[in-house]
Amino acid sequence: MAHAPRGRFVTVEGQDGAGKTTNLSVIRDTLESSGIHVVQTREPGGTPWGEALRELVLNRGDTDIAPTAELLTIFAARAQHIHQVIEPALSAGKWVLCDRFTDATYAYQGGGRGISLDVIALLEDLVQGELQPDLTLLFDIDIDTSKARARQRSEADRFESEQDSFKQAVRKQYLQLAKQNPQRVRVIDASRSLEQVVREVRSRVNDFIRTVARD
Ligand code: T5A
Repeated sequence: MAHAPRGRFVTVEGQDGAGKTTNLSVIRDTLESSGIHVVQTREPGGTPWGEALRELVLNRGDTDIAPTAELLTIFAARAQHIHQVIEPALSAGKWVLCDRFTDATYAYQGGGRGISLDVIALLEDLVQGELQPDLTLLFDIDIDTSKARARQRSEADRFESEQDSFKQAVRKQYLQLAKQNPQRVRVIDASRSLEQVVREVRSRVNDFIRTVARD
């Protein structure tokens, strides 16, 4: 029996409150309208074990967590996520839509916490091997708008409670990643109205579907 072609790996990135969650359903609907079977997931988390680690990483504001401990916890959750969810889905021909992946580690733990990007690259290589997203939508937004939007939702987590300098460094590192990976990363100006952002998201995803169909 012929194997299904390998699925594609789509990730969504951006600062807190940039509008990722709002647009995940738009991306999913656009893919499914083209008959693509989508597995939607998130990081940190995506597995029962990873979700337990997510809770530790996001919500222990009372503990002084060492940046390296934070980094290793995120990669531990990622290793399990790849093993249990991402690789099996891609191998079965399904597309994986993931709310954040390793670009977030470069942005938050690298840019924000100041951990060496070379150290992150070593862990990336160990945990992911060749696995990289095929398409990343990066929702870019200025810090004030991001904070205002994040305030509309639940209580701030450990990252949302950080200083503006941390948030600026996260944004800068994300934009740097986009510059270094122009084939994969599409930057979306998320400060515009939701209607405009949604229109661009649909168009970017449809472009990608057409590119894959041509391969
Ligand atoms: N993290 C994660 C790391 O440090 N390292 C890592 O390696 C990884 C994987 C995860 C946290 O973990 C950190 C980074 C994060 O801080 P998360 O669940 O991804 O947390 O958290 P958030 O980014 O905070 O995700 P949210 O779902 O909370 O924010 P979103 O998805 O960016 O924003 P969203 O869609 O909820 O929108 C926020 C508000 O704005 C409105 C929405 O209606 C909502 O009220 N909105 C708009 N309003 C006007 N115009 C628009 N264009 C709008 N778009 C959205």
